[in-house]
Amino acid sequence: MSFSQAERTAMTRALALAASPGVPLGPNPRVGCVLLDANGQTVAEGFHRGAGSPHAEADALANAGDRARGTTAVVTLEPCAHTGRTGPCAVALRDAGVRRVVFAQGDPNPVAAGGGALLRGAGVEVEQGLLVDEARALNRVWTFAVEHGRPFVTWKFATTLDGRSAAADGTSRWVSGRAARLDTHRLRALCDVMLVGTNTIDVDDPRLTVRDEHDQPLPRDRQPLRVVMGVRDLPPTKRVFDEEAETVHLRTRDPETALETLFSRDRQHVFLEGGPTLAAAFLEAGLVDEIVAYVAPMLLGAGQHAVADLGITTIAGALRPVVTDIAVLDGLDGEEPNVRITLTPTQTPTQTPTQTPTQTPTQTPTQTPTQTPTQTPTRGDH
Ligand code: AOF
Ligand code: ZN
Repeated sequence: MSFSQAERTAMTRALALAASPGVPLGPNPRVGCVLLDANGQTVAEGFHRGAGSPHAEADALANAGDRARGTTAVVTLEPCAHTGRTGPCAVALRDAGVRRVVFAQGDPNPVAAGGGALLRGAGVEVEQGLLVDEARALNRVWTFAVEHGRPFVTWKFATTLDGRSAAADGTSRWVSGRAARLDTHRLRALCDVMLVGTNTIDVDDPRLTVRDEHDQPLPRDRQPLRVVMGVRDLPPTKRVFDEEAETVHLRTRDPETALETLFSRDRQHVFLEGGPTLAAAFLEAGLVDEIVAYVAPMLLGAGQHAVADLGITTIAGALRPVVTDIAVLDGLDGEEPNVRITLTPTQTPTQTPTQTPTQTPTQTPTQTPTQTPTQTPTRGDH
């Protein structure tokens, strides 16, 4: 692998273009492209603006016109070789007379991959891997979903100091402070699915929408899909069935089945918000990829646990997610601060080797310890 300084600079610029504000988070990856002349000067730039719009390379080629001939294309993702919503970028680059192509991340999508080989076959110089970690991090969730064939799952919960998410009478609304609730809406907006169990709908009647600081919902077309999981019927009067966002009731208790259905609907990032039974089911199935816990300085001594029984009876069997971030959220309106802890799970009691997710460079490299014999198998009552 050898790259010029101009190519490095161009790749950094292409990553910034890919991350342009306003580009939707999915279902397509964010991609940027810079065309350089023989002196390393920029001829044209482009980026992908979401599914259905021109790919980054096509955008840059359109901006370059005839000046594309003889250039080096610096792209954050391997140029595609497929005709999907638009035509194959590898063919467009070849036909435009591009001399050399430098890309960061190979395309993990089997449908679109192969552009590098196609270009090499056409006599174009191809190099890959420049700033690949940055490129994967830019599309962390998309990369995960395509590589694993299922959505990335973030489990979020709010808890008191003693691990309670609701008081004994079921009231849970104000466990975390306003700062933490605002932060939650910021994270919800990064996902394309809000997932809860039927019991949470019955008990809490949440809206499950993304709302601004005035508690107003974002426009319907920017709301994640609201998904309720579980077999019991729900009254249509529940707020989750209002017009603020689309809602789907998946009549299954099986996390894997639910994720399969959501992936087939082009969904890539599930925000799991409860309750404890559903969280336990996902943890037991090894299907939680990120944990976000808001800890409030409050004691209840009784009430609902943040997560249901995981069948762990001894300390050696504890799940030990790795901490990736800790933030103190200053209290608003005179409230006490809350602490947000972000973690990556590393093991589950029931995980089998085939279920072990491959680590991406953006995740903590700690790997799954072997299962201890004292752990009890899956509970069946979720
Ligand atoms: C590129 N350049 O800018 C993007 C690529 O839905 P389609 O037909 O647009 O295809 C989307 C797939 O194409 C996507 O999953 C990924 O593999 C690739 N995206 N490829 O060469 C781009 N956005
Ligand atoms: Zn393409």
